[in-house]
Amino acid sequence: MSIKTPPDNSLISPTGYVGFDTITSQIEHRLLKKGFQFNIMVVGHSGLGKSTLINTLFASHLIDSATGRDISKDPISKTTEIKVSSHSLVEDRVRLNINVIDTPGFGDQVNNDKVWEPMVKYIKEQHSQYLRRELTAQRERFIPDTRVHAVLYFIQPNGKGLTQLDIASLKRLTEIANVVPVIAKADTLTMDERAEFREIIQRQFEKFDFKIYPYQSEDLTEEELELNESIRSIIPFAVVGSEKEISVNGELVRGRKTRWGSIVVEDINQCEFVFLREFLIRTHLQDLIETTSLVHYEGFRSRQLIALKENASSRASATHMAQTSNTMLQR
Ligand SMILES: Nc1nc2c(ncn2[C@@H]2O[C@H](COP(=O)(O)OP(=O)(O)OP(=O)(O)O)[C@@H](O)[C@H]2O)c(=O)[nH]1
Ligand SMILES: [Mg+2]
Repeated sequence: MSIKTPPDNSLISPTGYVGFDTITSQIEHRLLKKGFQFNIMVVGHSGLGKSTLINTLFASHLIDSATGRDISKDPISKTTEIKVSSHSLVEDRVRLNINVIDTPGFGDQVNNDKVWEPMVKYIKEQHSQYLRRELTAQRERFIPDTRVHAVLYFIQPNGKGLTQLDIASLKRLTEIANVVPVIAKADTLTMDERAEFREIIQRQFEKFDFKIYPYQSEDLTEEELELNESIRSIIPFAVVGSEKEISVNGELVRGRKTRWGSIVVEDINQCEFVFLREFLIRTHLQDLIETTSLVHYEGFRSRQLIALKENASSRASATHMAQTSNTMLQR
């Protein structure tokens, strides 16, 4: 007797309502309950506005959530060590937990080689912590995720290009995390200078073969491919950050007042801050999280497990050899 199986792609519509179309709302409900975790790190030369931009990006944390203190009136201080701060933002029914990893700028240390080392070490440590928790016999249902999902890399608006420190750092960081480069303090460049500078940087990325996020992928839809293509064309985003609100035509807006006039951070004709925020938060947040897990962490995980296996088998063969030579000696 032969059993007939339907072809793989045959679609069956139930004759009555079964109700599995609610699975999307069931997933949504579960995700909303759990909330989302997003970890973002800022890296680059010192004094480029790294700390400022983070405060600008998540507008709400002008109030320091750890101490409840309003930091908007304080001058921003120099970052001297890796500092992680956690924030919980709520919008509509969605809770977003953010870890901001602020890092000290390059150029302040006595020894400037290997400035990238503490950041690379931090990123790898989070991967290794996650792996350890995943490998325990009774692993937790939800392993707290401290893996870095995005590295905002700040480039000096020097009009010339990447520095040696940038090149060395980007090489290492792009191998282990999603790197999103930005041209810092874009208000110090004219529009033409920005366009020219962007081209120089894009050419350098190509020359050094840096894998800049978003990556090419085969499972993207036509629409997603187009969006990524347009994003790639404006990377690095030319941004301006500000912790203060200024008054423009009687309206309070986030911006910087200069001797020549004012820069409104959220005006798309003046800088690309809005595009960066759209990209990081509104279109690619989930993809940044997934890519970290499926590409960067997965790579780390398989390298570690292979090394572990090789170690174990070389230890086993060493023991075996020792045992054999012992037996031979005893004969
Ligand atoms: N012109 C201009 N100045 C900025 C911008 N963003 C920040 N600044 C100023 O630059 C100075 C340094 O800003 P920070 O945010 O402390 O820079 P940082 O990169 O965190 O500095 P370190 O922690 O020392 O590496 C402050 O005086 C900021 O007000 C910007 O987009 N344009
Ligand atoms: Mg700082």
